[in-house]
Amino acid sequence: MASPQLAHQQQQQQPITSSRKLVLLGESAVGKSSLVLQFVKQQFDDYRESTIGAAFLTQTVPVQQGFIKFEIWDTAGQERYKSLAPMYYRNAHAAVVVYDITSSVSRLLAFG
Ligand SMILES: Nc1nc2c(ncn2[C@@H]2O[C@H](COP(=O)(O)OP(=O)(O)O)[C@@H](O)[C@H]2O)c(=O)[nH]1
Ligand SMILES: [Mg+2]
Repeated sequence: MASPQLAHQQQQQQPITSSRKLVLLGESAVGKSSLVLQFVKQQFDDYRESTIGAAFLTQTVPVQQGFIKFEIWDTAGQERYKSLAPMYYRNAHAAVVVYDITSSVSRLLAFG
């Protein structure tokens, strides 16, 4: 049976995982889901079905002190889902506002 001291040492060696809530915002079809897919699975699809409401994905990244688990909310962007956006960015640690550099409209709608 492990001594309390050994158990304490083992506990200390456990990597620390902290969670961070991340949200992607921006018009639809600007590439939000593609960015998330690349970050989570290192994949790219030429054809991505548009997101309904929002999609939730996670990705754990090693850092010096342990791991950071990103809890990612990939929002839909369509006008009809606008009222839902605050639900996703509330309490978020970071928001990524995405626009399509070939579409000035998507830039205007993202940053005003
Ligand atoms: N050419 C090009 N197409 C992209 C890029 N990123 C995404 N797409 C395509 O643009 C479309 C919309 O992407 P999607 O990720 O679904 O956008 P979302 O609606 O903002 O989530 C898809 O057909 C993607 O394959 C990019 O960097 N370059
Ligand atoms: Mg999407």
